Amino acid sequence: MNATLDKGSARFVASACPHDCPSTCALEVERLDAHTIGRVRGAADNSYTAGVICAKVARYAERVHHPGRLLRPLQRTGARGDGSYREISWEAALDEVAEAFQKAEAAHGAEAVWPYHYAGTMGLVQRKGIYRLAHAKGYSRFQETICVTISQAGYKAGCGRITGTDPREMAKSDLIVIWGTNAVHTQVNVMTHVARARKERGAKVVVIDPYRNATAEFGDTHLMLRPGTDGALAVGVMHVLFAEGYADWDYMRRYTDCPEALEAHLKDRPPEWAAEVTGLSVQEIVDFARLYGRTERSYLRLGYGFARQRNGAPNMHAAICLPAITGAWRHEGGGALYVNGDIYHFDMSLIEGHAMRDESIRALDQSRIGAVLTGDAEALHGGPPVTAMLIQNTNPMMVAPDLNVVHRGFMRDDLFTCVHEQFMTETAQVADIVLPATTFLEHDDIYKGGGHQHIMMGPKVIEPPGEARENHYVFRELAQRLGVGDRPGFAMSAWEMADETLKLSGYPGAAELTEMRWLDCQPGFEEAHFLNGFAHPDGRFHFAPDWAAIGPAHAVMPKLPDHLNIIDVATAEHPFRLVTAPARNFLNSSFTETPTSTKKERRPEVMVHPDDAERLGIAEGAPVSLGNARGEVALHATLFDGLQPGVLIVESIWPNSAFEGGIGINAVTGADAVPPNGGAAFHDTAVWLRPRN
Ligand SMILES: Nc1nc2c(c(=O)[nH]1)N[C@H]1C(S)=C(S)[C@@H](COP(=O)(O)OP(=O)(O)OC[C@H]3O[C@@H](n4cnc5c(=O)[nH]c(N)nc54)[C@H](O)[C@@H]3O)O[C@H]1N2
Ligand SMILES: Nc1nc2c(c(=O)[nH]1)N[C@H]1C(S)=C(S)[C@@H](COP(=O)(O)OP(=O)(O)OC[C@H]3O[C@@H](n4cnc5c(=O)[nH]c(N)nc54)[C@H](O)[C@@H]3O)O[C@H]1N2
Ligand code: SF4
Ligand SMILES: [Mo]
Repeated sequence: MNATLDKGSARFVASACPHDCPSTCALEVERLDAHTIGRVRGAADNSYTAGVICAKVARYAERVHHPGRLLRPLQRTGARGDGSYREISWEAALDEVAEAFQKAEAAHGAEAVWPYHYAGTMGLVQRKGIYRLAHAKGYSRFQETICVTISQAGYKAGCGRITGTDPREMAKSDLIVIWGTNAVHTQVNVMTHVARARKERGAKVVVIDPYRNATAEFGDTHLMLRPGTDGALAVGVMHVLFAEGYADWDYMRRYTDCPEALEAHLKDRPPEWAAEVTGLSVQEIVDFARLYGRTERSYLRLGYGFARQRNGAPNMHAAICLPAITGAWRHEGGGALYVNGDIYHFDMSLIEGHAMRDESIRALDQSRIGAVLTGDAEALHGGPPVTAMLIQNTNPMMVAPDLNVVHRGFMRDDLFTCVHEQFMTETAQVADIVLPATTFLEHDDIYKGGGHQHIMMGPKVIEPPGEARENHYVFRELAQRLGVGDRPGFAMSAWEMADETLKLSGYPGAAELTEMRWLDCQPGFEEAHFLNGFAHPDGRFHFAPDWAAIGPAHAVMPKLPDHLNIIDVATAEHPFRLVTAPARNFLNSSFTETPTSTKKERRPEVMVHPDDAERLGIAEGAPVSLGNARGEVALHATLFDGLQPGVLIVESIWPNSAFEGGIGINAVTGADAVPPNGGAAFHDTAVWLRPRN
């Protein structure tokens, strides 16, 4: 069923954007006929979406009706990667996959099979159901680390829970700090609410980012710090807050763990020290601290981006200490938001098959896929090699760190891979079996907002093209063939799964939610502002986190907020610090297939400060390469003074094939697990840069 919204003569159907984006927009999709969509727009009456969506989804017809959509199952016929495939039936393809999985299991045990997936769709049924298949069979488990692990660790260390101030409250803020998220590119709806605050209250907007990105262009003040130094900035600001009387001792005594120890710790970390580390001026730090200190309604909008550093967790923790010092949490429009993950109470046991989960089975680290596939004993937890994979909703041949190693792994002769995809991605191009997948418009699912507070149904709007089938179908069919089809969930439809899960979770069922279009799950003011206490057993915000409770690699973590110098520092050999920030017209690896997006992004380019360019003899548009011990990438330079000398920015993620050397930007990023509990430091890479002839 659909909720149809009659707008003039066109028939618009309510849906939700499935992409890996905190905005999770409430959509209205124009259905031209049973197979075709027209316009896509944001729901004007959703209080967060407020009628705004990004340009790439507004032109979704270009993606869903793309001539490159996969329409039939394919079987590899030539050498791996040479592009020769033949069409086969779904029956035959699924038989091949099941047989390969059984063979892998017979040779090395069930852990030799590694289902690999991520958030290409954020729908709970289609995204997470792969766990059910994995648990039913006892396959290697999957540790999701590529995106939110580092930032969550830092936020949770302080607040104990991943929730924050209602983003719509920004309209009541007098100061909004956009910290390490390029929201204009990555979650455009943040800007709707920021713009409202500016227009209605004259709110000041401060952007903290290593480069003058589109969000910084919008802000009043840009703190253009060195990558990986946010902890130092926050600590310098805290020093001023305490020294100049902006610290709210009543609030801290009631709501925090050790304000006296923090004050003592900050004594020898003045703004001069922070300036040295961050490359900002003392005046910039002091001015920001005073502005923050004197503004009651100050809102920190914290991104993921600044935590994609080896010290990202303590940096996030240091940032989230600020409102706990001034007590900004007490005020409407005050406090902070990173994401709202913990406001929901979804019962995922049916979808993910929790009853079948065996914690003794190894969980392989998503970000360490290169090490896993090349037989690194530690990455394999000392267990058997991975010899078979089912890959859905992700494109690791492009997006995984330490990409040369990943490529080597995928090219192994003894590795069987099945890739279920909407397009012939670079990962699909090395698969043994390729299965055609539906888009969100062609299947049913439930969605929940990260940067806001709504849950939504995204019911099927049109028929799938060709023989494209949903993820849920693949789990069901493989479960049948692998002898576990009788386990809970495998006989249900995606709609039934969604309905049952919603009801188990205490939410309205699928039909009701479709009719409602969305459910606003915003907690009350007191709870959202932690006025009932923070989510640790002692009810307090922790300036001194219990890092051991968060992850095993806690020994290096600072006791109190600090600059933890474990980043990939610039050296004589690798004098530049590279950030691989997201491009506006791509969404991770998605939309790199749509001509409008690639045309707008032009080509892979590295932003270089004019002083560095002059020293190295690099002219505007010149071919250059950058590299380190992990790899070398060929691209073109563009001169830009909106970053500190010694910093490079490559907006990402382009396909490998867009680079002249045939390997993309992740050839230089590292896959070492970030403390305390893993994650990939995509924006923390020291490289050399030189002209190419
Ligand atoms: N257009 C577009 N939208 C996207 C995506 C995309 O690729 N393109 N990706 C989606 C996904 S999966 C996610 S997780 C979100 C991520 O959304 P964001 O929270 O915005 O995180 P990032 O995209 O990693 O990086 C954003 C910013 O972090 C900055 N940054 C890097 N290092 C530092 C640092 O040390 N300190 C500070 N202060 N800033 C730093 C970068 O310069 C960049 O401007 O966006 C989603 N939306
Ligand atoms: N250099 C650099 N690398 C990065 C990052 C960075 O900032 N810089 N960001 C990292 C981050 S935060 C993330 S989250 C990752 C994300 O990287 P990816 O996981 O590759 O990201 P997506 O583009 O969201 O989704 C991948 C694929 O899912 C497919 N897909 C979508 N819906 C469905 C479906 O219903 N079924 C099936 N079977 N397939 C579907 C799409 O066609 C797409 O090819 O990249 C990481 N890599
Ligand atoms: S802003 Fe994000 S959630 Fe909204 S339509 Fe674009 S990709 Fe989807
Ligand atoms: Mo992400």
